[in-house]
Amino acid sequence: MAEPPGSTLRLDRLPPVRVEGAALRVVELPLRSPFTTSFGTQTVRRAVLVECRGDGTTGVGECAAGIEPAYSSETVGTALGVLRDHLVPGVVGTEPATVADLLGRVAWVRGHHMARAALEMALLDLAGRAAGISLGEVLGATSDRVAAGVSIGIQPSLEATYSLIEGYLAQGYRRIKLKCRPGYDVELARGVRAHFPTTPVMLDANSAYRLGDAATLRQLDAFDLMMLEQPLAHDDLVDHAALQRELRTPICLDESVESVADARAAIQLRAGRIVNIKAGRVGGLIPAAGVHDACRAAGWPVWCGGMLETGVGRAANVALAALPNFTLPGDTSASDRYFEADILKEPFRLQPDGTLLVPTGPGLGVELDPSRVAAATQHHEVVA
Ligand code: OSB
Ligand code: MG
Repeated sequence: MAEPPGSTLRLDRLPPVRVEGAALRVVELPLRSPFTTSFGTQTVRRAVLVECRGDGTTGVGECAAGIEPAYSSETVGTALGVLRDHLVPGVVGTEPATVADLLGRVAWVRGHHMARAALEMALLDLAGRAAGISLGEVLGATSDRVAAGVSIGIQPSLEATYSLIEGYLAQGYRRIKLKCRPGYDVELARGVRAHFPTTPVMLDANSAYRLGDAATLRQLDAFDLMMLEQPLAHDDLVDHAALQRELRTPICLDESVESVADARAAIQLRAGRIVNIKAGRVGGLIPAAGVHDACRAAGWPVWCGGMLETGVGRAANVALAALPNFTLPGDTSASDRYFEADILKEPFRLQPDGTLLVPTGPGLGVELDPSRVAAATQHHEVVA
């Protein structure tokens, strides 16, 4: 039998860096339209940005955490506190060190994956900029563009959903994800299939069901959905495995996979067939690559999820999505799907072939627009 494919990471290409100082910023951008899921409605994207200064440049990382502890236990507030009190002080110093060494100094911090991932992103950006190497090269990207899907929130009516889908398909998006919840599921799938017989469509329940709902969920098998994302509890694998045995539709895990260990357990239990990888949820781009590798070895396809990121987090997502086992279109949509104006000089644009281009410049490969950042800033503090 062939060797399972190993890690794509090339961290050895990054030079040691000195983190001379760091700051934390909270930015807020209004969403172009409210985003409703089974756990609530978001009207803004508020995000912590970590800024690490050194070697004549600055690295920036975006924290995936939202305002409320609904999708995950982390929030903008918890991330700010843990970064300020525990994570950032661990990496600031006078001696140059590799990114792996710097992260090793804060490996004792348990949990707080989104906070840790934001710091990791800033360090990878800093070291990539210092070395003139793109994040994609460091992660082991094998594509120069990634297929873009779009995630559509729960709408006031099915008609509103159909017209949004039409608009996104006309723009070129390659896959439609629809948020669902009990009572807004089977009729949604039936109606969308009737209007769009061959469009790649999937549903995302954000943990709104219980195993006792299996009979309802089994009705979804009639509509040729690409997958059903996270139907059951955020911390469950065993019931997902039982549900997958009842469903023909593949289950995709999101909330339930918070680490490489979780991914391995999910694979062993057959708790689904696909994983949505979000670097924030699993503690960083490096563990995200590890989840990718575990799924690749098991024959599970993966795709890159999103947390309504600004262009900073989007750049990291797009680089990650360029790894070889990201074979399904991700929630990597263009900046204008979310915001009137992103905080970048150049927003991410949907290409005519329904992809986003993987940045090739050093580090994240994107430049912040200082005036847009200033206008979006609610809070800024120097930590070291
Ligand atoms: O479950 O994938 C999810 C946004 C916030 C929290 C959870 C989720 C989402 C999305 C949006 O689906 C994906 C995107 O960034 O476009
Ligand atoms: Mg999801």
